[in-house]
Amino acid sequence: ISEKIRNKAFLDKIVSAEEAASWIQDGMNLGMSGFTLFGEPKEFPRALSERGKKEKFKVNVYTGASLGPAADQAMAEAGIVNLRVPYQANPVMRKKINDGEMYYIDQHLSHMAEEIRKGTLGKIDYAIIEAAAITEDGLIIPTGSVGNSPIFVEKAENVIIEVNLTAPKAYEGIHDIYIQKDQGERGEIPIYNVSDRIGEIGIRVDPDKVRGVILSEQPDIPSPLFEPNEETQAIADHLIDFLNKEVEEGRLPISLAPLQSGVGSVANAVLKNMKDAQFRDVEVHSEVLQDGIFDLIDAGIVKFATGTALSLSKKRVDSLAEDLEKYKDKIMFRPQEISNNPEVIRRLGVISFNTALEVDIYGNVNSTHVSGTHIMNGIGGSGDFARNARITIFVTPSLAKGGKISAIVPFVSHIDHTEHDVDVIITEQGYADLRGLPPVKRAEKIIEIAHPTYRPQLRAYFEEAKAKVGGQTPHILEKAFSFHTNLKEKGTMLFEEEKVK
Ligand code: 0RQ
Repeated sequence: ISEKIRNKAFLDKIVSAEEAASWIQDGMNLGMSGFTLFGEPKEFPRALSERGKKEKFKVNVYTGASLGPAADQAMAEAGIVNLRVPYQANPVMRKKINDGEMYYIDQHLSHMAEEIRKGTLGKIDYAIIEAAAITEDGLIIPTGSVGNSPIFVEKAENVIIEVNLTAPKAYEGIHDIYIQKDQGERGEIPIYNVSDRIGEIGIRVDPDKVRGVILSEQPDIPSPLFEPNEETQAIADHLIDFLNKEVEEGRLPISLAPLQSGVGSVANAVLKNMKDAQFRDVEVHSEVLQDGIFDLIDAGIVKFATGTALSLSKKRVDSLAEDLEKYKDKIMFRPQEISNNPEVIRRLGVISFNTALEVDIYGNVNSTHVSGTHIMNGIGGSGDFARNARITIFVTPSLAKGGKISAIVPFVSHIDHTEHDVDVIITEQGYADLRGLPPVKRAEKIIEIAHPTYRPQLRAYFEEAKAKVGGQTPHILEKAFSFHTNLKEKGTMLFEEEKVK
């Protein structure tokens, strides 16, 4: 313990998770570490959820991004969450939100720290932060994510530190903690190259604010490993083809431009594919670093990678300690306000690719709401990157739910990324490069990458809209959601043939 907590003032504050949980009162705002299941406190939310089964209270839970089963799920099951911000991805919590049993604000991840700074989400009563260590001079060394922890610690009235005794020692030194000043006193964020280090290795905390230190031995939580299938492989192939063309035509060098990749099955397939591609000395400026990035470092393709969090499968979680040791000069984690900052993304000229639920014929993208009403996960960092990237790519299989849903529709039922933000859309059918094209020409390209079963009805809609309504972006408003209403009424977006004609 004395190796992990190297400052005596903190050693004297060790309490049980139950005791720390007992300090929380109804209506409080909690700022928790944690992002894509990495770096979240584990003992504290467990103890708080246990307490919630016996006592009636509700709290507002603010984080970096999604927490795992022991946190988001346990708290949702215990019914102790009033409001959750800015991202979640847990099926139990998702259901509670969609059933109206708790509130959720789906917020751009780079905006959260500024909202805390401005006070629009209220004051932070407690920050609860997982730590790999507390240094001699009282710095909190985060674990596998930074997220919003620095701003939570800065603004919180009280801080609880959950020191994870199993956290690898090599976490110390891979974080770059930089906190922006208030608006008006703020200069540029001095990141000019992906690997520039601009901050400290840990989070500075006023020891007087630290009310308790909890000890934990809970390992990091693995994410599912997505093995490529035929569909994700085809999407990955098209993405590589697109990037190859950019290199051939002289718009990108062989080292490309700093890459941001989304999370999930397609992103993983793309990363796998890059191993055999021609690119070299690639840098990654992303939000989440998943397994594939480490494989690309091993293959000598990626030379440096930054993000705000890890998201690893079981295999990589098991070898985390050696991996961190091995890659410590090649990876760095920053607060999400910095990793996802529009200024930095624009300056570095990031190529971003993220996943859509549905896209429309003009290039608007819905990443969050099923049929326009029910939240899936949230916008996460996709908007931070999409609006500001040098090339903004969205990927999606052309069909969902066994073909009952077309991912390409006349008009998306919810817009996360507008047509103005989207450069390239990729399905397993091919890629649509929308750059330099007006809406009506974009529609031609996008319909081509829809699944063949849905192309006729998309084309019929587009032709009718052009002929009967026209305009810059032709739509027949009363039919714009006809795919969605057909799905609701008949269980499929596919019309009968007469209707298409
Ligand atoms: O549901 O598993 O029940 O069948 O949505 O879809 O195809 O497995 O794809 O896991 O990559 O998730 C957009 C949700 C995609 C995710 C989304 C159903 C489909 C399936 C999942 P089932 P897939 P993925 C951070 C970047 C927003 C945040 C973001 C996401 C389930 O990528 O949350 O981009 N993104 N963060 O069947 C109804 C449709 C559907 C549909 C798919 N049109 N209607 N259901 N599904 N399309 C990284 C950064 O670094 C910024």
